[in-house]
Amino acid sequence: MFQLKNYINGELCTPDTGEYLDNYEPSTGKVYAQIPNSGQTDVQKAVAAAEKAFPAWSMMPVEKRSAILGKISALILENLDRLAAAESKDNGKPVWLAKQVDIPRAAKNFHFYATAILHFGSEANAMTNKAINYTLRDPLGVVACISPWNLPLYLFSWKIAPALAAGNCVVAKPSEVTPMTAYLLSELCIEAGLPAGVLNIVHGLGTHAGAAMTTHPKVKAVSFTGGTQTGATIAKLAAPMFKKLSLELGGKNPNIIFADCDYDKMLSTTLRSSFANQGQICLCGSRIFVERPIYEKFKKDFVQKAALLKVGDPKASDTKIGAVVSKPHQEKILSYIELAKEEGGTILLGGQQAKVGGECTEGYFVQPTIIEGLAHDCRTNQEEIFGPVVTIMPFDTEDEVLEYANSVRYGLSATVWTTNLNRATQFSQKLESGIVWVNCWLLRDLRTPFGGVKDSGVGREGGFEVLRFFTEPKNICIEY
Ligand code: TXE
Repeated sequence: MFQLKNYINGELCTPDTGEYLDNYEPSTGKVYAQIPNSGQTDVQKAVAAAEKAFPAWSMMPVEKRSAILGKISALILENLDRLAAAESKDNGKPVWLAKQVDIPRAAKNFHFYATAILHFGSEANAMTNKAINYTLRDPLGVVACISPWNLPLYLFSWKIAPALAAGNCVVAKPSEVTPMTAYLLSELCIEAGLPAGVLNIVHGLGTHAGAAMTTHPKVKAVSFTGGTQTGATIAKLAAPMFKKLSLELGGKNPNIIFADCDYDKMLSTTLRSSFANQGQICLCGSRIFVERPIYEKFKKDFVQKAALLKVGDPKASDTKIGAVVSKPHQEKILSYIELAKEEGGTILLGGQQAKVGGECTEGYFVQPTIIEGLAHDCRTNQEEIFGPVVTIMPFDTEDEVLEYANSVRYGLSATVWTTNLNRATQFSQKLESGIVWVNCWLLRDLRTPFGGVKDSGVGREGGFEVLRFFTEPKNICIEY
């Protein structure tokens, strides 16, 4: 059985614990690799290596740092097919999706921050005829990056690339559920000539390796994406140690459809925003509110189109919905469908485990599921399901749907469909959400701030925001 290795101090190595965890292929339900179940000493070694590497990395001319990150980006693209196949096998998503979205975006993350750092400046504030203030932005030192399983290499690199670009050394942990592409990245980093210790990837459980990273006294900042509960645990441990925290957590995003929308564009996009990546994107719009005059038409068309989405082997090019990430996650999704029924919901489509034959017989598949007839404040509409499950609800007025949209504890993203410009601007302002998409979904410009409000997190990633997060401002005031 193939065993993954940790990447510490520039070398691939076995865990000190000598322990391994099984790594499952979600589409077959079979164990296909083992990953290090790293512990405290592995993390200590990684942090020590990062500390040792920090002076040289942070003092390296920024053009040189940029060139190394650019090389990693190029190597990711050179290995597109191999990485996409690995991502699909590890996560259950269709290969074509990993090839079109996940892996190119991982390359883009490195490319974007390799170039962004060349343009990253800091402020100067003159006090007329008295003094000049200038603000330095120094890297923090050793930082931890912890990422989830839904977009494995995409989100892992989204944190690591800016942290490294800003001159920090990184100790990182991918999700233990989807570790493979992070492992392959460590090979590419060696090939790219990344100096030893600058990036260290330690595999293992959140409660062991993850907790050891977030509580290590030398780790100055933690950038985390994952569940809200985990975010709260990390905040509780890290805050008293005065670490900087960036938490990108769950969502329960509203998709608000007004009758005056561009209907065809709305329908095809809503299909994606509901079911892309098996609904396992923190930005998916899982609560769909439709203005009453078009509710019945939308319901008919949406169900009809969703019924055509083929659930199948992630390797097949016509598969639209692959496997969900794990058996426990499949069970969680199915339990929420049962809850929806108990709460009085009507299943318009799906509602069950999907049966896919051949070598996928034991895989973790869920049918795309559409539910109606639920109140906006029931548990199904309040809690994050994170699967191919959406609810649809009619509304009559803007005020009413605004209240529904804002009624959840989350506030990551929202989608609004309307051709009325005044409504689009005013309504978007009132939504309690870090990101609002009007007449589109998941249209990403990497320069923009990314993150949520309320229980969806703290801080912003993206653009220069994240370079500010990964640096410490120091103001110097000179009187003359
Ligand atoms: O995430 P966890 P899980 C949501 C989604 C999902 C739920 C739980 O609703 O059903 O979260 O998913 C590491 N200290 N999202 O359990 O546990 C862990 O090893 C340090 C939303 O898979 O939060 C992994 O690397 N680290 C989401 C990472 O945290 C810890 C994406 C995320 O795992 C840790 C994924 C600890 N104590 C799930 N405990 C999004 N917003 O994109 C765990 N980890």
